[in-house]
Amino acid sequence: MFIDKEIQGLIKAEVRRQSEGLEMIPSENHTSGQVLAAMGTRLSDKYSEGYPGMRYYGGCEYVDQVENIARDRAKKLFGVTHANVQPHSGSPANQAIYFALVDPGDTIMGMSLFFGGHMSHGLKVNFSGTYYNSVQYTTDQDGFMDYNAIADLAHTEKPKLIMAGTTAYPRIIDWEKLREIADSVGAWLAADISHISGLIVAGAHPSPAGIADVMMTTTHKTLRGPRGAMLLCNGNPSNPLKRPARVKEELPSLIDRAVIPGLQGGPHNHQTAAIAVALGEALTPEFKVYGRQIAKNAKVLSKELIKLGFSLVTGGTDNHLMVVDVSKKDISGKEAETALGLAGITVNKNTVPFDKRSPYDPSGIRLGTPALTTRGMDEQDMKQIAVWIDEALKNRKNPQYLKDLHSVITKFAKDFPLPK
Ligand code: DSN
Repeated sequence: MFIDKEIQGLIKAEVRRQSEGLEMIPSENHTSGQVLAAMGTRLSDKYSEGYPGMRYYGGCEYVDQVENIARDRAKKLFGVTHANVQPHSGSPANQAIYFALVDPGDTIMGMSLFFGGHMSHGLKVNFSGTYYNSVQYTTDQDGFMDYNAIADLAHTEKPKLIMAGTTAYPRIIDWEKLREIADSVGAWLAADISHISGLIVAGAHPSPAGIADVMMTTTHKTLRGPRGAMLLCNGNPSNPLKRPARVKEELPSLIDRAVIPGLQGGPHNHQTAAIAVALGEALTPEFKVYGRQIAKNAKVLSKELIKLGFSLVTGGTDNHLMVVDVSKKDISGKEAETALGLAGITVNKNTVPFDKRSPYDPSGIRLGTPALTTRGMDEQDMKQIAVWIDEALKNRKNPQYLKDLHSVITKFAKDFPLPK
């Protein structure tokens, strides 16, 4: 019998890497044992193309129940009347939004990746910037969303859809203002809340529910579920301008049809089960405490980094992440990512607004607190971590120093085990 020692060994090594270090990539988190357990089940073996009660395969009686539970929990958590829990991840989910609501060649508008948006919000080399006429908004010089400039661009370009949402933006998003802009040009408003959905659930960021026509969230970031995504919406918007004339269907049905048969085949039932478990966890009062603590930790970390002389895009954070312009200390983003990695602090290099450096070695790094908060770290711990970040970067050319620092961090991290 084949026993895959090679892959088992690598999985063990990765678990050890996570346990002995500090995961500070803001889109990452550590799921609970019961979420992980649901992922590794026989549900992975089952085909079930279609939706509960309307499948193209037999034997779906249990996966139907699983998917219904996931959908009901999602609706309750986000206050909407319709949830689709089948998108395999965030990019396919955004693709489904475009497929449902606009036609190839139509104008779509989103935030530039280089200012904190996402590839699937209209980057030229992504499907979203290839099959649609993509126009991109940026930020002001300080890195804040500039709603007047977004409105001006919308009035000039008349997009049919505005994709609002971010992956590296540290401030609160004003959904009402974006709604006004979308309404002023008769555009659909989609909200990609992937990064902040856990904060929304916890009341630490305003929700676009009932404001945006459709919301998309991945399930594995602040929401702390498995890899996956969900599309959330209500019935049709009241503004008839926003309904494609060629389609008589209601919004939920447009979205569902875009996922399957539009884009995907069989849902990943093990993933749906794990999403259901994570949503059950997110409905508990403990999760609200967790979500708020993420933001408190980020606030303290950002303040401490500023005290240590670091320059943060927008001067701080309101959410779970911060973008630090390390070029102001004559360090490149890549150099910072490597040095911190050697010390056991995992971050990612990131562009800063109006970056003059290449995206492969940009001026900044992106840091976040969701995974550290899951492990139980608090404001005091953030103060210590800020000092370690500073020390690692000051000693970035000294591998022995970084190795010794990693040992100190490993000892500290052992007090905060990964969730059971
Ligand atoms: N790749 C994700 C992130 O790191 O923010 C976005 O999908």
